[in-house]
Amino acid sequence: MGGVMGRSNSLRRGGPESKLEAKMVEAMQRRASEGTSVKSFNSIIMKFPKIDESLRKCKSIFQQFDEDSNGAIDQEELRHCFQKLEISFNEEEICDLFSACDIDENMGMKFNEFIVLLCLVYLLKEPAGAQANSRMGLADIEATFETLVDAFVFLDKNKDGYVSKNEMVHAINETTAGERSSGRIAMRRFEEMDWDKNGMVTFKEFLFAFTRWVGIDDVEEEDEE
Ligand SMILES: [Ca+2]
Ligand SMILES: [Ca+2]
Ligand SMILES: [Ca+2]
Repeated sequence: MGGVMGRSNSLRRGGPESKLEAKMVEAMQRRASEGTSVKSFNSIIMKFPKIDESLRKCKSIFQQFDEDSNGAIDQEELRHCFQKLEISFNEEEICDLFSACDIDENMGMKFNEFIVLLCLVYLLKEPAGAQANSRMGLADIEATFETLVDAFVFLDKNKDGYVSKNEMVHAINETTAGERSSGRIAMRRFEEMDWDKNGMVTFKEFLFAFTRWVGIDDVEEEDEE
């Protein structure tokens, strides 16, 4: 565990990464104003198996867009993917998203990177209209993305678009009051998420941590059932 963590230190402050981050924070704050249906940290944990199952189903979407089947979606394939899903991001936005999610910097989206990318798209994309219940035409996975956004909104108590260490401790302690170990668990969970160790977890960091917790970051070798 932890193999990929150190590499995010290469984040460029003030570069495209932080521009995208600003957009994510803004979108998250907008979403947070609608509230969250999550009542406790445990209820998030309880949803792990269902989220896991749903994200794994995403594998066929990934394979569909990995046109040359080399196990990664490159920028050209991603453009095709966005066209197909009618995601109208401009070239700069696509590049920013791509480099933000290409955490192993091999110029391709592996499965877990692709899932994080899609979830960020989900967050950034305004609903097409009140009547539209799907933003990307992927109703099943979008429900899961909504669950993840909802979980983040729950953790982000002060609604600034970041989860701080205190917020993480608070979220875990309010469900498992009195257990001394829960504080330590909260710390460990937090440190797993906070790659660049700046005391704040972005939604992107949260998502990557999530793909590790449910084990889809090492899904490559696995045979489909
Ligand atoms: Ca490919
Ligand atoms: Ca990559
Ligand atoms: Ca916060």
